[in-house]
Amino acid sequence: MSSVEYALDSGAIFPRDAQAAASHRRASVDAPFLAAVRGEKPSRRPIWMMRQAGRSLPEYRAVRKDVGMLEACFDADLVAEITMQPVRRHDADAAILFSDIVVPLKAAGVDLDIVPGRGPVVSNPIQTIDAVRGLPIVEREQLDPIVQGIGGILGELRADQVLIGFAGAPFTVASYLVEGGPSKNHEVTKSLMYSHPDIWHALMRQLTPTIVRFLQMQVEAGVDAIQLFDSWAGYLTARDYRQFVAPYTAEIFQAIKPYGVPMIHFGVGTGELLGEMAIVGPDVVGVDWRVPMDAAAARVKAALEHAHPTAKPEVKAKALQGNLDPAVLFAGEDVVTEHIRRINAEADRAIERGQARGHIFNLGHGVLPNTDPDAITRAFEEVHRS
Ligand code: 1CP
Repeated sequence: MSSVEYALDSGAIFPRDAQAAASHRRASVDAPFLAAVRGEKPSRRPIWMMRQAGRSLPEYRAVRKDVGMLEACFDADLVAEITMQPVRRHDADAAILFSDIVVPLKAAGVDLDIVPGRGPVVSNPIQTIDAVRGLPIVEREQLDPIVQGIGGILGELRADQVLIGFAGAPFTVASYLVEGGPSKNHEVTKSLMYSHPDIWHALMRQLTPTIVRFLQMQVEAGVDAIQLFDSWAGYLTARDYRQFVAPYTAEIFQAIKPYGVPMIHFGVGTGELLGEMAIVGPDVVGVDWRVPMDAAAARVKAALEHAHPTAKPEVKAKALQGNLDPAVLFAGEDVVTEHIRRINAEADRAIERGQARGHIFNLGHGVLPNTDPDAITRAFEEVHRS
């Protein structure tokens, strides 16, 4: 199925003037990250790490000492400071906006909190059609502190560094709303999806405009790229993904595409879904650590060939992002170096074969909280050397 067939009516949420918004973006961004996305040779291999901001950094723990997670997400100065901390420390090629996937819901008025050591917790889980209909859709003004935070970050980034904005994809966001908090098996979410598909599709339709607006607001404020996290999509079969998730994710990518910023799509344990996740419309596919980069590239390429048989060759390969196991950062410098070299060789092989356009180095999921920050810095240095 092609991404065009997935297209839904996004009239109400389509960018009012994507061209005008694009003209406000930084003019002179000349970044290895962007070269890798375009399929050009970057001046060095770009690297950033998911959850590079956060508890691995003593400077993060210091500024968060007396401030709640959500409070920090709505404080423009803290958003800018925490976003920049890992960029300064590790010389990252990309900053990722310090925020959370539940921030647009909180902004819209949903009663939720991010509980230390646990994650997002929702006071009234959404399990009925009335609850779905009662879910507010975010208004742009409710996101003003984040716009201001983005301005602060752009003032500090070098021209060769990019700022990545992000949102959670509808399935992953829905999982917190339906379960009421983090879940190991996502059984409440999946049973709602299977037993009440009407409620499920209504929930997806209700969440999509809020996610689109959260991303539009970030792009209009100047982020250079976006990442859509469908962290828990790996709990679904490809068949379920096509039926219950892909149409909404495709609509989100379609709504952001006119802005012309690179779009990344990532989920954990998505080896079986890489093809599906590529054809819903991103420019870059994130790969978790379970699949070698060259195998991931072959899966993505095969799915694109199937979906767009007559398209130009460059349409049929995506840039790939990934995929060091975050646990490897605990195993000592020599092991880390060995894994980085293997991953780079796999990615380069895929690029040579025309199965990937470029490689952005990342972890296969987020930095674990107890990771030694010096081990992280050494990994950045090793990737830049290779
Ligand atoms: O007290 C703390 O320090 C809170 C820990 C924390 C942090 C630092 C949470 C709670 N969120 C964040 C920031 C965050 N969340 C970022 C920022 C920037 C960076 O990457 O450096 C991003 C991109 C997110 C996105 C996010 N939040 C995702 C998708 C990415 C992923 O990790 O898969 C998900 C699933 C969440 C939910 C969430 N928020 C926080 C936690 C602990 C969780 C996961 C809980 C669970 O296991 O379900």
